Amino acid sequence: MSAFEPLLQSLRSAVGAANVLTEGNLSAWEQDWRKREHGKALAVVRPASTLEVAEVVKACVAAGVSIVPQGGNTGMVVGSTPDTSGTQVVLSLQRMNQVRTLDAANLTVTVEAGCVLQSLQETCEQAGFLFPLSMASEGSCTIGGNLGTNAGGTQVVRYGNTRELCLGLEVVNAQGEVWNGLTGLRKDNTGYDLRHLFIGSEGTLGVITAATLRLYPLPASQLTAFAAVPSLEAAVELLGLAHRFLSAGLTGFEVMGQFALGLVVKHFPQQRVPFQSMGTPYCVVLENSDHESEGHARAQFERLLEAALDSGCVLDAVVAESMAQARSLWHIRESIPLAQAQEGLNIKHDISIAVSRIPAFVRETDAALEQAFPGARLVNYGHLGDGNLHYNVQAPQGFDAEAFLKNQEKPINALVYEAVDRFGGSISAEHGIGSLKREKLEQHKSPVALQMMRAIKTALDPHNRMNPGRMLRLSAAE
Ligand code: FAD
Ligand code: 2HG
Ligand code: ZN
Repeated sequence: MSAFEPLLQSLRSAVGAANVLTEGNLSAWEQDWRKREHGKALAVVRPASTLEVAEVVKACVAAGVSIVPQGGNTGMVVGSTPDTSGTQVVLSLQRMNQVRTLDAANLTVTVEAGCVLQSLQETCEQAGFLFPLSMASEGSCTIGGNLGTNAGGTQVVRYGNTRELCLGLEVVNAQGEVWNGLTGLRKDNTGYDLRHLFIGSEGTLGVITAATLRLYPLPASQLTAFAAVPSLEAAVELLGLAHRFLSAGLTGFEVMGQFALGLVVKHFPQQRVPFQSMGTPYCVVLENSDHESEGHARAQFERLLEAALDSGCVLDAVVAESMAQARSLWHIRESIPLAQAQEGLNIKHDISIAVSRIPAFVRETDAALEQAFPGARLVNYGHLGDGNLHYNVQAPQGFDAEAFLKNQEKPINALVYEAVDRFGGSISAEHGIGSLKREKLEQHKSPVALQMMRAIKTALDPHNRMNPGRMLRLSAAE
């Protein structure tokens, strides 16, 4: 009998034998989305309620076994999969997927952590409300994962990150106790705001089991435009005009480099990407959400685009004529990470820099990369409205991507992150740290900040059972 058999028995009695997976192909839980690492779980445990989560945590802690909380396993930084030891329990929240209540007057919805983002969006829309968090992974990522990573996405320019959308949490802490903080209050100054500790903690402090989230009225109309711009400077100028002309109506502003769009054309040839023959270095997709009418939204967009064409920051633009056309324009943008994955393993930099400094950062860093790594292909795109770029690097054409990654990832990261520091930016804007960027966190965060983070971690999880080895190194030996 394995030393873990008593724990497995406790887990089976907590959640039912069918929900403790130890055999067969567990790759869906053991391998990360980017296929960077394939771990080995002691078991994948699938509780159906907060009390079951609490029992699982208590049993694991008593047995000295660590827990890896997992939602949709779409994370980008290898944070939701087990290590290769075969001794960690993956705690999957997928069965906890219910919308508990929707409070129309309070403009809030309370939902379980395993609810898939798209399914929450649809439930809210059917009730006449907008839950604005949106990203290409929304068909599989979960609210718990969104909160665990403080995910961003494509509507942050108007509605903020997941943190801004969350009013309350329910959490099972590292002792297996339930903290019910599902207040739905917009004002509550009763001491430290624990909610903000758990948001963005990547499963290292406890398990989020439910959340109370903000809702917004559905806009009367949402219009999407796709514009060709002559430079990143021009894209930033267009952003300024969009803020001025659309004000709070500006709900999306994404930039896409020509090579990134070329990957979509190559891997998804059925998609029609506007302005490909123009050869402009960048395109922008922008969205205007209007609470009056489609006519009003269109008139605003026309005024904006007229000003932008006059100033030369836009060379050409199309405005979607229908919802279907709008969706297909957004689909182009959302297909870039998938096209990049089809092209092969790649090096990702999810960085943020003040919008005003982005053109200079890209100009200097593009040149430095081209000089140091000739032929490396830059897949530059992202949430320009938030100052967040996915400044990714693909192996030179014809190179073995795995070998390129092995030999060049470190020096490429060093070059890019040195520039990010110089420009006062962040090495992780929205994806988090996971295990991929743990060393980088140490190099780019101040010793004082790291010491306070470690103090929080050891106070809340003194035995380091919650997602150990992710985000934060507790000692030099770890
Ligand atoms: P997982 O990958 O399962 O987990 C992510 C982290 O959260 C892990 O550390 C895990 O331990 C922790 N966690 C999960 N559930 C819980 C819980 N209940 N309690 C505590 N901790 C938990 N991200 C963006 O920010 N913006 C984007 O635009 C975006 N686009 C994407 C597009 C694609 C195609 C893909 C594949 C990913 C994209 N992502 C994006 C990354 C990813 O989808 C987000 O990070 C998402 O929030 C992860 O949710 P998940 O449920 O898959 O979490
Ligand atoms: C996006 O914005 C995601 O599409 C994924 O954050 C970014 O793949 C990436 O680098
Ligand atoms: Zn992104």
